[in-house]
Amino acid sequence: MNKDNNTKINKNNTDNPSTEAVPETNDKKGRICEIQKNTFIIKYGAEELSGKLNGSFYNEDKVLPVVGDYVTFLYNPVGDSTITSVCERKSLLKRPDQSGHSIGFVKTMKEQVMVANFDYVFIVASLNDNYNFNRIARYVSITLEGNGIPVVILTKVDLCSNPGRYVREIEDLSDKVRVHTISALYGIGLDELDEYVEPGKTIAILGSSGVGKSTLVNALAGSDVMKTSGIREEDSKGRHTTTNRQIIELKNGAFLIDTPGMRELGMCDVSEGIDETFEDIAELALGCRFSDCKHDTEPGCAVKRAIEGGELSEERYNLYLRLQGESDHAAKMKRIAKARKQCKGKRL
Ligand SMILES: Nc1nc2c(ncn2[C@@H]2O[C@H](COP(=O)(O)OP(=O)(O)OP(=O)(O)O)[C@@H](O)[C@H]2O)c(=O)[nH]1
Ligand SMILES: [Mg+2]
Repeated sequence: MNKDNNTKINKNNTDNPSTEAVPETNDKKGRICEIQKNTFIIKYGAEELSGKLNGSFYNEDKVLPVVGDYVTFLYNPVGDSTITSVCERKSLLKRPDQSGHSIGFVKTMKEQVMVANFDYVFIVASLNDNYNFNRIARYVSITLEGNGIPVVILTKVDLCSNPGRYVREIEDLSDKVRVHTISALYGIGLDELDEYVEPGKTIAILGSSGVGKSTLVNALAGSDVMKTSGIREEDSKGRHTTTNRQIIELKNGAFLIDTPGMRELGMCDVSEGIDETFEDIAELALGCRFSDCKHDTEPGCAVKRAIEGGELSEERYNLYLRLQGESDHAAKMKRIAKARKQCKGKRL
């Protein structure tokens, strides 16, 4: 089976996929709302059906469905339905798949798609020890690369005396990012999210364990649809309560995708998303004398000039370089993986 999910998206496909024409077969069209081992839960109207992949997924190099995907399937009223294909994605979030190896032993890079077909990504961080600006910058770049709109949600504002400092820091990261401070526990700031939680819209919710993703889902749903549990007192870390990605449909017809807390967020090749996040640096680079300027010792470097003139902070530039470096490395590993696969195919 192809574990390397197709990570391409159709950036022009902004229509609501549920209104797309159904293929000219007897196949029906539904949406994957949860995956439990090899069973795919398909949302089909008001029903939730269990589905399995048909043989072609195992024999051919086909894209595997992830939560949020629209799929075609053969309906079985008495047992598992059969999934026949995955529809084109309008957005996706990807991360490196190390297939059980630790980073030092990874020789090639596979990409894993986490969720697909969302409009917004709520990047959730809590205003306690969990807050980490670099991590938020990564999430934003990955979201922009995947054709989503990043919205940073700073939770647990009830525990923070100076939220403004964090809000300003994120606002300065990129013009593409919106930021809100909330307390899902005490109902603070939730009405600011109404503009995203609209009928037909899908919101993927990401962040570390214990930041309050499921508590936010419950607050928006108006009932306890997701289990939550307290963080560890000694280090404020979460307990990995949510273990599966899952779509929750709200009464108004909006969809939330709750996800398990992530331990670390590795980078795939997301160079375009990084350039979108750090648009000012990408624009400055256009003014360099040499088009392949590395902003190092080259004469006529517009980026160096901006740093010297105080227009661009060295800290911001270093973060940009670090993320681009990781992305370049991932791209290289991906090329090696592809070349190896092609060689393998030829060895008969
Ligand atoms: N003080 C305060 N606590 C909150 C808030 N939101 C969530 N919590 C608490 O934080 C803890 C973790 O919340 P969860 O919603 O389970 O966190 P999660 O992000 O879903 O965690 P995982 O499922 O492990 O990824 C719970 O004890 C919540 O009650 C908030 O706004 N303020
Ligand atoms: Mg949770």
